[in-house]
Amino acid sequence: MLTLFYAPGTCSLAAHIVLEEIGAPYEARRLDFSAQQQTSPDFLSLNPKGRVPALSTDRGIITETPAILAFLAQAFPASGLAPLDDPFAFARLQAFNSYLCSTVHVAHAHGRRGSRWTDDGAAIETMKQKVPQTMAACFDFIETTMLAGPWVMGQDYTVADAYLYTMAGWLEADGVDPARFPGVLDHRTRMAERPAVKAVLAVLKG
Ligand SMILES: N[C@@H](CCC(=O)N[C@@H](CS)C(=O)NCC(=O)O)C(=O)O
Repeated sequence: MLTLFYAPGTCSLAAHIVLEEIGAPYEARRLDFSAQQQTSPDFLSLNPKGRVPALSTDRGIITETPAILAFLAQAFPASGLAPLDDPFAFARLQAFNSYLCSTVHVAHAHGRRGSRWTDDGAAIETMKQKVPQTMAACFDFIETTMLAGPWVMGQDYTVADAYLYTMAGWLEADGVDPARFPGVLDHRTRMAERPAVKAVLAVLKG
């Protein structure tokens, strides 16, 4: 049995959507960030990073969104959520997911979690002010260079689509008008129509 530890409004949405797309049984356990449950002793004993997503499997915990997404695609090959028999295409998929994880997510985090990088209040404020510019630059790159269309990898829907949808959902709050990126906006609209996405959003609202 798989258990996903998640919190609303976070990057755990990507893994949550993929679990729903796969259709295998899983449990979703919500953490309340306003109560700092991610740093509770109970959760830290499972995931010492104190972050979501964390996926509990019968062999132990997996963290880091690209690793979780690759694991799910490989553990459930019949779902067809990654080009598993094509090393080059799989590497391209991993490159996209790594870009979201190590560049886009980090740009976003500078607006909310500046204290990870500095204790200087003025520097934290400066980092916040930079977020609309850095997030727009990232999405400009995705729009013009990485998003093949209609899905991230082209004709085939993959785990990368759930991840892009998650990060594209942060644009407005990060001070970026998504209308600047018609391909990303169209992707977001088509993702929102998928039954798996609707099902997860209903759980998050509840
Ligand atoms: N690189 C990790 C990032 C995980 C991460 O930073 N998650 C955030 C939510 S988007 C979190 O749990 N933050 C809690 C905290 O900073 O206390 C991944 O891609 O899974």
